[in-house]
Amino acid sequence: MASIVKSACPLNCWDSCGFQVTVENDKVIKVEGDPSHPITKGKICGRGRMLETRTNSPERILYPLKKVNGKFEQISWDQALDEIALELREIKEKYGSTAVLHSHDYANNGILKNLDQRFFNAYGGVTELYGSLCWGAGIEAQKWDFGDAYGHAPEDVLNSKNIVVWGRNVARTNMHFYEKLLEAKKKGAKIYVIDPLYNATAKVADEYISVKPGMDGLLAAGIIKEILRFGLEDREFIELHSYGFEDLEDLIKGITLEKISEMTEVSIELIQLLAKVFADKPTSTFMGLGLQRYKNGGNTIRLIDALIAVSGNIGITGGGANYANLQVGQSFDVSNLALSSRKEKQRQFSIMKQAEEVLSAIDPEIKMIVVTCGNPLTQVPDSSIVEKAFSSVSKLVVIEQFMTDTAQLADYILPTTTSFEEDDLYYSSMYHHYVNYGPKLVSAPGEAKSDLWIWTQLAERLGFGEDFQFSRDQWLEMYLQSLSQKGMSLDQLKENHNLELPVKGVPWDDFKFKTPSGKYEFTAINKGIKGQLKLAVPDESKWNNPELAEKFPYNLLTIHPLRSNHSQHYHLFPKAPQLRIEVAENIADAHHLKDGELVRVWNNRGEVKGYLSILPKAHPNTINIDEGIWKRFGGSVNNLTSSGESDNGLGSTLYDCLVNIEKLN
Ligand SMILES: Nc1nc2c(c(=O)[nH]1)N[C@H]1C(S)=C(S)[C@@H](COP(=O)(O)OP(=O)(O)OC[C@H]3O[C@@H](n4cnc5c(=O)[nH]c(N)nc54)[C@H](O)[C@@H]3O)O[C@H]1N2
Ligand SMILES: Nc1nc2c(c(=O)[nH]1)N[C@H]1C(S)=C(S)[C@@H](COP(=O)(O)OP(=O)(O)OC[C@H]3O[C@@H](n4cnc5c(=O)[nH]c(N)nc54)[C@H](O)[C@@H]3O)O[C@H]1N2
Ligand code: SF4
Ligand SMILES: [Mo]
Repeated sequence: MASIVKSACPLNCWDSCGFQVTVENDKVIKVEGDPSHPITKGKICGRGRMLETRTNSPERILYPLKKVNGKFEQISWDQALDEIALELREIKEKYGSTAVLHSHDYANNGILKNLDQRFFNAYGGVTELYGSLCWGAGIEAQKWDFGDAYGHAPEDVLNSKNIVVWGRNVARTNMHFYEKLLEAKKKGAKIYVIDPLYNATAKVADEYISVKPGMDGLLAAGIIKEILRFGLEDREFIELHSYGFEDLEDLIKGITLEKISEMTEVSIELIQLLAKVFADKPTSTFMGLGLQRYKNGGNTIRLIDALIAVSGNIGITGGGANYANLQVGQSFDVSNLALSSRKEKQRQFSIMKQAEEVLSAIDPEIKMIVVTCGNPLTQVPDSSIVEKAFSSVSKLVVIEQFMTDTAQLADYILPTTTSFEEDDLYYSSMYHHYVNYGPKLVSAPGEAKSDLWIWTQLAERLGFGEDFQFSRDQWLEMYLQSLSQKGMSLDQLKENHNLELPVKGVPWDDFKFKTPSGKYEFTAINKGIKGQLKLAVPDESKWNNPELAEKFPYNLLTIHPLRSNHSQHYHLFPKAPQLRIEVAENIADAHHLKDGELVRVWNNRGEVKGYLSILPKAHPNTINIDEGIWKRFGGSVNNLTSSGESDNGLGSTLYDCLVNIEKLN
């Protein structure tokens, strides 16, 4: 008999949806939305629905595999765990524990996935990654400005007069916010979309502002310039609650509006219009992550924050500098369980530059890489170097569900469960503030085991098994400890399937910021010269590197795909995916290219081939290739991207990328 059970989406996404899953004979039959979820209200996207295919796929890795003479052979769990544990023990003795690198991302939002850190710390401390390919530059930027990165509750957008969607592909990546946008529009709010691509969200906007990629900081500076010239700034906020406004004024005086218009490729009329929009409060701003994946990404977010501050849209209902919502994750006791005190040694590599770091590491060299919740061969920039680095180490252990580009290089692959095969709690610190419960619904196929089971087994073999002697419920309760003091319990969560976390719906409404000065900081007081706002441009731009721009005249964006979460779904499509190379009309004209033609896109780092598609209304000289396609299907676009770090060192420069294009015969 089929039963319908409530569950939750584990995917790394803004929305963190509630599910209703049909289960029959220990098998997931269908994944739908849970109509009773307070935010996601029964609607989910195709990626969520496809978790049924991901769970039941015949391509799942079902047994531990070991590479022998270049071929994978099935081995027992005991053999795999014994051999990996022995290797870990020997590496620690001979070279020290930091000869092991833990390479990971956040492919699964489950809270118990964080126990990998506990394992590696109890082992003695490995080389870890810092920074984020995803949102690092912007998070750090908001920490400098506000002291933290907090967003408004989803409902609050209904109080906005104007809504500015700045570089967020809402209709594609954040579907429940898209619904809210439509609701707000119906109530009379005006929507402005600032993006180099005329995406599905731009289509519902009252005004679409097409901008040169990477130039948004300058655009914000131009809008501030006009706000100040019209005298529309919020003097009370500036005088009572901010620090460093004079520095911002000086900066803005150093450039003319005409120059800003020339560099951003946005007309003076539109800049003036936006000045009036921001002053016509309350105006809420929703920044995406695309616009900060540039060398100048931190400064870009800081200048947009500055614009929102100058116009008095901070701490007010219907306003806000919405980027992420770290309040959500801060509700849980994640760091308490990491056993950081057990680290005897530590070393950190930048997530962007992990491959270069592996290749150049000394004292100790990297002897083993363990990959969890990530597919670096496809997702980390500058793929050819990533491939070299991950092939260079003597042992590569990949914990995976599928034979990804990364798994193919492994010495050991350990098969892991999908979310429907284990109990966990799911939340996202990106948008709403509800935590969801996802119970174990079906048995794991073959010999697939949860990541946590793998850590527990390895911990026993390495002599610290007692650190892992807890049931899943006990772990979950430990993560919920602070919340239980506020009257929330695991039982309640299990019964209700989601709970609202006690976070602020309108952050900073008391104007007490978490910065060193306690004020909003236009100039970050403790950051020296780096703390000053600048009129910065991307690394790969004609303003910064004219010779490069001459050779490679087009901006390459590699945005998130519609139907796949990064590299997780493409390989399960009924029809094999193809690389689609989307170009602005002027590029197609200049190279006499037509839809469907085979083209090559290249730069000094690499090349990809794919089929042309002309993008109406895209900003001139812009190309987009959706990210996430595996090498065997013609990917990865990260052959082209750079492993540079953002200005504040914590973000990627994935979209700061110049390329050229040609037709192939
Ligand atoms: N369908 C789908 N949804 C997803 C994901 C997925 O893989 N697939 N991934 C999830 C994850 S992990 C994340 S991080 C989020 C990301 O969510 P988003 O931030 O929405 O997605 P991105 O694809 O990073 O980029 C979004 C937009 O930024 C624009 N952009 C790029 N450069 C610039 C610029 O210089 N200026 C401006 N103004 N705009 C620019 C792009 O044209 C695009 O419209 O999405 C989540 N949701
Ligand atoms: N060019 C370009 N590159 C990008 C981006 C871009 O916009 N452009 N976006 C960046 C962003 S925002 C992000 S967040 C990253 C995402 O990068 P990743 O997180 O590496 O990408 P995914 O494809 O989501 O997931 C990686 C693997 O995790 C596995 N996995 C899923 N669940 C589990 C689990 O429970 N346990 C284990 N052990 N494995 C699991 C999946 O099978 C999948 O193969 O990519 C970044 N890379
Ligand atoms: S991927 Fe995002 S939008 Fe789709 S079901 Fe999961 S949480 Fe919801
Ligand atoms: Mo991301």
